[in-house]
Amino acid sequence: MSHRHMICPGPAGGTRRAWLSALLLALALVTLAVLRPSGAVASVGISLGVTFPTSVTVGQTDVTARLQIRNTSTAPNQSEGLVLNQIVIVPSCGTVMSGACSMPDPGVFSLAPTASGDAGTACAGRSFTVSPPDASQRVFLTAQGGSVVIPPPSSGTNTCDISLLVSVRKQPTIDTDPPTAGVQTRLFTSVTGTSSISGLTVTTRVSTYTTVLRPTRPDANGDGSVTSTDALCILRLLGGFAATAACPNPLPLPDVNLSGAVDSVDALCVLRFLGRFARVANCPYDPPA
Ligand SMILES: [Ca+2]
Ligand SMILES: [Ca+2]
Repeated sequence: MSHRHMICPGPAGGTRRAWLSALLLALALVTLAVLRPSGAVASVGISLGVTFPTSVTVGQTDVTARLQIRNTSTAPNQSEGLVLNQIVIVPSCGTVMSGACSMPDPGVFSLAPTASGDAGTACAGRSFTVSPPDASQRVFLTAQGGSVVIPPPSSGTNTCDISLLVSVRKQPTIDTDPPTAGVQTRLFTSVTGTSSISGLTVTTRVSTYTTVLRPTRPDANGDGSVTSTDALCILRLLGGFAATAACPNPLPLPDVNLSGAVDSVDALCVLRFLGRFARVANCPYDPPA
């Protein structure tokens, strides 16, 4: 599986460095903000890379998104740890403006409630609570058991990598990349850190583009095959019956015809795919040839 990988540095410094930052901003669709007391000469930096598949399919569950957050501080701040004080994700964003997601596209992705720090990084063994989306569709990751401090570059472990699990619920309403074939959305991520000694705060943001494909088969329970169990699972869901091993709740793809609602047509659609009916209205699947 291929991935798009973006590393976006966010240092603070003099005029030349600011120009370089502006260039990187244009290249990598990144904005950064550096807040510092006037007159301070400092180079506190943070960078963010986000790895996520360039293409996913509606109904996929537990797709890994990986955030790679680095303390990139340089002299005279090269020995300072960076306290991670905010990690924000808008899981599916249609438009980014002025460094924020100005038009979220809710419901495309859902995130598992807990994310975990990756082995071999400063966040190894750490867990992060993933909040439900707020009114602006922002999801906040909060470290359990106290703040994370990313050690300085000189320590050799100046990276905090965090993995979170993403489920693909529906196709985007907004195609965020019209020139590219298919329908794209973007994972919009923002991280903020404060240097442990000088107290300077840095922020960097990344947009990661992903094509969201329609499913090719009505595999409602996501077990990899289409059988009458998929129809049964939809009927169980509609009847309010308890989940079973074969019919988990939530079902990965209950709305198999992507109409926007789960109803009995979805169960009929599965049976159409299995060749039990000559035709079902509003069902995009024919039996495999
Ligand atoms: Ca497109
Ligand atoms: Ca199935």
